[in-house]
Amino acid sequence: MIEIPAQGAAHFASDLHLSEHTPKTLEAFEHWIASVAQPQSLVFLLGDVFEVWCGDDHDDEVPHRVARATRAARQAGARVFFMHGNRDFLIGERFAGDGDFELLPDPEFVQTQGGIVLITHGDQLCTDDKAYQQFRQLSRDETWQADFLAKPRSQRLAIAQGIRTESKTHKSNTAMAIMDVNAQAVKQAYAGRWPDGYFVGKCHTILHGHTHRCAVHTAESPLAAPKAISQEGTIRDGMRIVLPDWNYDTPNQQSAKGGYLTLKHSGEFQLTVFR
Ligand code: LP5
Ligand code: MN
Repeated sequence: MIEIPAQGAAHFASDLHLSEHTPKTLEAFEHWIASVAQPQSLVFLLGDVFEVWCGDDHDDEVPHRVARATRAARQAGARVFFMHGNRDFLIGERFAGDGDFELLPDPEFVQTQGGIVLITHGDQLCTDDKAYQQFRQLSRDETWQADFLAKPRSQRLAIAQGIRTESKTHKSNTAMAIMDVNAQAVKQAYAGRWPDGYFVGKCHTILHGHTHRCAVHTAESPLAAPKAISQEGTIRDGMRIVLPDWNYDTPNQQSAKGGYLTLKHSGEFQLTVFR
């Protein structure tokens, strides 16, 4: 359980999908993290910061710049946390050392005066997406990962490309509702029961990314349509906040270019959406 300092705040972002093809999004990220990094700040990156991650033995500009930005945030006095997403679950201790950030398990819990917030990338709550859950189980297997990481980097990049192509096909053939969180899985998560069957601990509020359906859902309107607008309030029982994805390079009118959640020790939050 991570506690937000009384005088500080936690800032959460996810789903930046950074790659060599997203220079503007990378720049926006660098500005954003520098703007929130200060003593008593906690910065949480909740997965899919990178478009794809094939092992820490990279020599690419984008990860170097991200590591420089997180390291600078640390030097400014913030603590930086990283949770794996479904694209960058192979980030390991070596890159964490480069960026001077702490790797988190999924889920993790954040304590505020307004209650306990469960933070997760979000993919595990999408239990209706059976094909994805099967892929997830396989790709999180230690032996599979060791085999993959033992291959030459060029071969790993080609495999990842193949999986991305499969994923795009899968997504275009699958209903949005199936790729969203499952209502029952969310209900059980509040009660402490995680989709893998383990008891992880109860929570009042859930915060996640992954679905790109930015919204503040409440117990009264758990299935409200996604609303990518800035909002503020105080967290409460049965609230589920969904972070926006970031895209400054090929933005479209309908969705936000990015955004983040700020959460204070008191439980007050501000969801800021960039247009
Ligand atoms: O990411 P996104 O938004 O497109 O879709 C996700 C789900 N897809 C994925 C896959 C990722 O996009 C790519 C991951 C690359 C990892 C690189 C390292 C690889 C290591 C491998 C072993 C250690 O997460 C998608 C969901 C969607 O979110 C919404 O929730 O629906 O799930 C799928 O697409 C499920 C598919 O069935 C996955 C297909 C995998 C196919 C694997 C065999 C292909 C091998 C080809 C080899 C050349
Ligand atoms: Mn994701």
